[in-house]
Amino acid sequence: MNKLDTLFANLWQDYINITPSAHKIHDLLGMHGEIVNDHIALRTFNLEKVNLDKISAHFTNLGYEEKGQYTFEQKKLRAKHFEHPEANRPKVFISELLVEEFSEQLQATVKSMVDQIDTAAVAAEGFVYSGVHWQISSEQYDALLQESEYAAWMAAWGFRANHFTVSSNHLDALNQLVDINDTLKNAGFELNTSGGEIKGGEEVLLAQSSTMADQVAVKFSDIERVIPSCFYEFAQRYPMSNGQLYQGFVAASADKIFESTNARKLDS
Ligand code: OOG
Ligand code: NI
Repeated sequence: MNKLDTLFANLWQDYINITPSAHKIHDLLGMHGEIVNDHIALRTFNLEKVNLDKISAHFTNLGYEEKGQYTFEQKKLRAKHFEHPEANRPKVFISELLVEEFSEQLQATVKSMVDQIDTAAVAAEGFVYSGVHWQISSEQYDALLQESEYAAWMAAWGFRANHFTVSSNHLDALNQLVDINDTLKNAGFELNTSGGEIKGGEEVLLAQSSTMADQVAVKFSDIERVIPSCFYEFAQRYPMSNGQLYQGFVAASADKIFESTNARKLDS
């Protein structure tokens, strides 16, 4: 395997370890055609040591190129997406939390987490699926959750792919997003309904849906608790006027996809 194949194999293995539903869905949809990943996504903080550029370097070093930029004012995030010149390489969507726009308390918690990372680790191979590098209590997690679901998710899960995305365009027998959604719902999987089951559509050249994140036990410094881990996404791309499939993202849809790792409104 070349370096990129190895990197994505490791990201996938880490992801399915904490996202058992993704493994099941991969097998289920795999019966309808070849599973090609449209993209993966990673999260980070905009603090110098681990900012978006530090994460993206792991991909640009292997040939990825920066393509699009996105801002999420309400969630206080910025993001970029990267593409590889080779066909069928997954795109990479990386976002960073604008830490300075939050309370002193959140800033202090995040800074103390990032301070615990060994500086040399950030550029080392495997950092992008290395998880957490810090101790955090369940109380700190709850305090972060009050201000930012994203900050709390990062505190609990750290550096890793928070989702993989199946390209519906490559699933011969199931190439319409609505049919994928029906297949998943019939099999008992819960979809993210924020902004509707399907976000976007042909008018923005990209339709997206996703599961709600799995619920997985995490050991905080004080107690163990079951919280949302990662989710699976499904994307259908439409051709532009030149006949090529649109390759970008849609900020209004992405804003809702982020919420796939939110706590459920009702306990189930
Ligand atoms: C990224 C959410 C955005 C998309 O495809 O629009 C996204 C995240 O949850 O970290 O993946
Ligand atoms: Ni996505």
